[in-house]
Amino acid sequence: MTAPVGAATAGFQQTTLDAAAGTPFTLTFDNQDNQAPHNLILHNPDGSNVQVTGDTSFFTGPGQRQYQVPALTAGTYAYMCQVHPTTMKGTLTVR
Ligand SMILES: [Cu+2]
Repeated sequence: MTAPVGAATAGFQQTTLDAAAGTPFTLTFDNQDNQAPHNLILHNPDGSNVQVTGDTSFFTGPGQRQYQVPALTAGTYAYMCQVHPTTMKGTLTVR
């Protein structure tokens, strides 16, 4: 998952992601934007936050963070940057 320079208006580089159900995985957040802070939050289908391991606070790039995501059940999970929720968002499909 990449936030390019200008992501505050342009959004994440990827607006869709796929993952396999029932398998924990590592999500790398590559924040390349030195102009604004960003983060990456995953929402369960019910709207609650997916509890990942890793620092999900905002930070200004360039820099990378890794998140350990627990095994998820099949479904559609929204992801977003909490600083720019209207422009930086996408959908993780777990199947
Ligand atoms: Cu952002």
